[in-house]
Amino acid sequence: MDKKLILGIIPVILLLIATIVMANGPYWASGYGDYSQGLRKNGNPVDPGRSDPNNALGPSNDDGPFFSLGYGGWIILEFENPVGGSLTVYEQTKPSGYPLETADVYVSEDCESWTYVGVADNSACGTGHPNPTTFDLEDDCISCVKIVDTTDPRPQGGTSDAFDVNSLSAEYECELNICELTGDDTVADGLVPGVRLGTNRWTFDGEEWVTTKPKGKGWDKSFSIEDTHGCNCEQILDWLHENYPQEYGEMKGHWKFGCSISVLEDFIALTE
Ligand SMILES: [Ca+2]
Ligand SMILES: [Ca+2]
Ligand SMILES: [Ca+2]
Repeated sequence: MDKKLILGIIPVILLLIATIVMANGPYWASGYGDYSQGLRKNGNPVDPGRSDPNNALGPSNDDGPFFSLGYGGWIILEFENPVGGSLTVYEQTKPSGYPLETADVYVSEDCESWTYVGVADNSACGTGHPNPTTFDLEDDCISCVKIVDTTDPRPQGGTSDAFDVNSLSAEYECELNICELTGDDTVADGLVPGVRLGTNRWTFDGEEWVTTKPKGKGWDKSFSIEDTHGCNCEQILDWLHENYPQEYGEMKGHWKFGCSISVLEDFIALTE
């Protein structure tokens, strides 16, 4: 069957879909971007011990250290990999009847365009020094968080330095899937492999990547659907042809006999 005809009758699915990967969290912010520290209420600089943005990185710690935003100050914190699920900002305030400290929280996938998710505050300060405020990221995966102080200075003392960032955590890391896996290659529609599964050729049977005649270097190979970002052989051939038409032409052999190891490894390398 001609490849063009085949392409005409299968729905080409080239969606970017963020899927949930439940790994052991929490994941802590591990870096910072731009920041601008404000001043104390009395106009003096914030204490140097509260002015190192590194204090906001890594796991939450009861006694600090922490980064004080200062009035109107802000900081951008970054995760090593995209994260999702819930996001928790830990503000540092002694567990006593301390006035309210607040900050607006924004999230971003690309660390450039921002989405407001809500207000973090120290209202949980009866529970301990780091006071958590948790946000639901819904289905989004984000890499950066911007925390902007909005503390009302009026009830605060003169030396106060507004919202104090102890740490920032997310529930899980995301893995970006390229395909929405719609099913297996072989059984349902018979398109890949169109003839038979060839030597050292691979196909996704709906549950796992399989090969029928491993030979030579093919023996010790194995692929998971996570490796191929949710894509089966058909979807990989479509993706390569669509995105790299010069390098990957009709690939008729792969449509007939299944995906070769080199096609799978090329795809995995190109999509890492
Ligand atoms: Ca505080
Ligand atoms: Ca403070
Ligand atoms: Ca800290």
